[in-house]
Amino acid sequence: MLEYGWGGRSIDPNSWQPVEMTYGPSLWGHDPTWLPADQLAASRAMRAKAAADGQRQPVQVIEGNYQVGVGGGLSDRCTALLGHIAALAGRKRGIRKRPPMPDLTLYHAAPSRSSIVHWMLEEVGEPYDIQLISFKKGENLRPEYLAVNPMGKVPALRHGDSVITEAAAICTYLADAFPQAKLNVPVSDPRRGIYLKWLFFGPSCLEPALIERAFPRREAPSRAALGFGDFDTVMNVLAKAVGCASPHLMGEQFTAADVVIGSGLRWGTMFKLLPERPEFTAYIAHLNNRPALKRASEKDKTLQAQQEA
Ligand SMILES: N[C@@H](CCC(=O)N[C@@H](CS)C(=O)NCC(=O)O)C(=O)O
Repeated sequence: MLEYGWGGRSIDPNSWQPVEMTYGPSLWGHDPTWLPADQLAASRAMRAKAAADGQRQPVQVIEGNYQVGVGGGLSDRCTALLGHIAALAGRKRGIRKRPPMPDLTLYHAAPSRSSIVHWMLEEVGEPYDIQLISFKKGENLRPEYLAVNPMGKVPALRHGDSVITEAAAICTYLADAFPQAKLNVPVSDPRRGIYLKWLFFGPSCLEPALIERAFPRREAPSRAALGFGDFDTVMNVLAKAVGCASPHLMGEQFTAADVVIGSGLRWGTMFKLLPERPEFTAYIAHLNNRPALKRASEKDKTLQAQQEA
């Protein structure tokens, strides 16, 4: 919570972890003499208003949440303890903690498979950060990134304390974690099975079929051994599905499945790995009109330059 202090340490009421605060109007702190006069006045006015509203320090309830005004100079242990006390106090008073603020970071190489998640995040519409990973500089294989994804691959998504990897899994997760974006088919919906089928079809059939086409093997494994069967079957199944899409895989509703399958088809077209079929062309043209995809693609151009700088 950056807005409650002039600097120093406080408790983030979402995670109950000590946070370093940047400058902002203080509700509960002392008035350090080094503050400029206008900031000092703003600080006092805020505290006066908070007191008039009946708020008490050190443990306060602000908009249904808790805030500890601990000022600067406290140790991690001390501030963590205060946070714990604040949580207990809130619970005792029957006040539930607000759901955590979205805290999303995409580990991204632009453009790459992480662009699938970049598009998805634009569709979700929650704030997110991007941490660029340069393959050229070998950043994906550095220990700090391997601690995030031991596969040394992007995408990875950090949401609060959780790290999720695998593009399609991340899209599925985001769609479920932010249902207000209406990009998922909920568990209770009978269409959920078909929706999951397409989400899994992306990484288990479409992508391996395209890679096989891009890098043909001297001796191809048998159709039975390959999870995707064979290239032509995958293309036929997909052409039929997107040909019937009205206009999306799940009908009217655009879902995470369109992000996953659409990304694969777009990628296959870009590298001329897909057969030219009117069904693919029409479906991709429809997706290309999505503002979120346009935004993600535009941003990727800038990010690509930054990541290699
Ligand atoms: N199965 C993973 C594949 C991720 C993947 O292969 N990402 C590539 C970028 S397109 C990567 O990180 N390559 C770097 C490397 O393997 O060294 C997923 O679907 O997320």
